[in-house]
Amino acid sequence: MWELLTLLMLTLAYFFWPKGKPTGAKYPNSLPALPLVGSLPFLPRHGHPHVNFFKLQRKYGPIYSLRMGSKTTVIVGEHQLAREVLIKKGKDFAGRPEVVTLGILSDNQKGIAFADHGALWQLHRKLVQAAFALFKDGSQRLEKMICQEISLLSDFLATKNGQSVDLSLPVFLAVTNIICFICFNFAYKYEDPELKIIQNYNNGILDMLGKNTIVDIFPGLKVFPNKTLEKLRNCVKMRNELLSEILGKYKENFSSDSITTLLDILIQAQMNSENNDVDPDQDLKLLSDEHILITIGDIFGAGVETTSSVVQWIVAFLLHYPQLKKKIQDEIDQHIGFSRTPTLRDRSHLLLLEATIREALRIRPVAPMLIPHKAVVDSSIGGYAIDKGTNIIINLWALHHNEEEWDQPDKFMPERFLDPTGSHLISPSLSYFPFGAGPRTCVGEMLARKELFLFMAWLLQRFDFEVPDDGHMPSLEGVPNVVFLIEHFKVKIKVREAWREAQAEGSTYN
Ligand code: STR
Repeated sequence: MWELLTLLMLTLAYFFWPKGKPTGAKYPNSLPALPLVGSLPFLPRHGHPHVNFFKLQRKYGPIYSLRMGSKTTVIVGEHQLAREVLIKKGKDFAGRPEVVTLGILSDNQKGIAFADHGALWQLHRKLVQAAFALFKDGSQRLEKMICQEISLLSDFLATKNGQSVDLSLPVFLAVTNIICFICFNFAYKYEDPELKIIQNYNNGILDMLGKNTIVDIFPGLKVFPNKTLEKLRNCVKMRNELLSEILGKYKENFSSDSITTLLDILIQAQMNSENNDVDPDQDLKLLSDEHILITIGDIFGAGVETTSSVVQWIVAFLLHYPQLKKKIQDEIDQHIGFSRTPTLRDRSHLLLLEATIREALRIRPVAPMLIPHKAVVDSSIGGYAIDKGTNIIINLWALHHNEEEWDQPDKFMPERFLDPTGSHLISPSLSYFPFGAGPRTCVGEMLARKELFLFMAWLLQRFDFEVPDDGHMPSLEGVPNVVFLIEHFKVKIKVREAWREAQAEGSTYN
């Protein structure tokens, strides 16, 4: 019996012990690792992973590796090395690891965010980019639509004058409608029950992904009953049902004469591939209804969860820095006044607001470790060998909090993005990638920047945000998830006196 057990242990150890490195190649420093469990016992159990990984840099340097189950993961925490991974050797590292939870969400790596490097990802990314290009036609179609949604949001908030509200739902409604417009040229009424469904499954998906379930490290465990996976599957099912109903209806009315949305672009590509005799199922295999659904789902999830989170982070920081809020409002009053609402053309004048948005994306990045990358070929980073299949995490948090790059990195200081006279924006450091970079860079960056600017400019023109009467300040700690969320908080909404007076005056002239 004992012999058998020993033999079994030895065999397991042989297969799971970190493999000896080929001679000559220099690999990154490695955390200790045990058979089977890898480096898991050596990782801090508390605190935010991005902060813990940043601290480990003191001991192991700006690039080090660890083992999760049987997989090697390399953590990169310095901007030159990050630039090499994302840009210089972007193609080598454009893969995505296969993860159980994300596999459920992406129906086995369909879509664009979590799809591995390859023809599928390339095609869908190209189509999404083509869809964003539709809105660059000079007609300001997108800008008008964003402003219309923000106008509805503002009117809603005005009804809450003097009250303390949680902004998450109203902001969620506005950003959902903006992404609906891009995908389907359609907007929900605020009272539409479908919005509640979307919010529910979105929150469910985020909650379950945030649980850091152990099956993502030991995929073999997925055969056992697992509450988290079950709930995730349920939420994904709800999402897929809702989206496939929308897609079905949309297809009935599709006309190739008027291509104005992301879904038009995807359906058109699907039809073209169906009619293509030369290469009948090349693209068709990659453009089934299931593929289209996951791509739309990615754009939906990314478009909603990121922007609404950042808007809330900015409001929270402004509650902590009321002087800054006042200065941004002065800037708005001076350049825009109250006779009209802000437009994107004001971006070149509202520099302190732009700087504040940039600083928020630095100090609380939407994805503090981006989305994990994977080496698709044998390659190297900073002269260290990286084997094909190795997972790479860019610790953006480390880049954005590096003391050699940023003066007092833990302080919220939008001025750092302005020259000393405050008359133009500057890039104070290269250690800054709020949207990633290279082949996997965020496809929605332009949309996000437009939305953030317009949301904040409109809201600050009309409202004062104040700490609620109970004195509860928002926590700036954050909840790390696929998105670095902020804990729910309330803000007291007050229609600005100056805005009210201007409206009254305006109406007497009319
Ligand atoms: C949010 C919840 C949801 O319903 C669907 C998705 C899929 C796309 C995800 C999104 C998520 C969270 C934010 C992501 C986005 C793809 C790109 C974006 C991870 C899980 C970021 O990189 C921040």
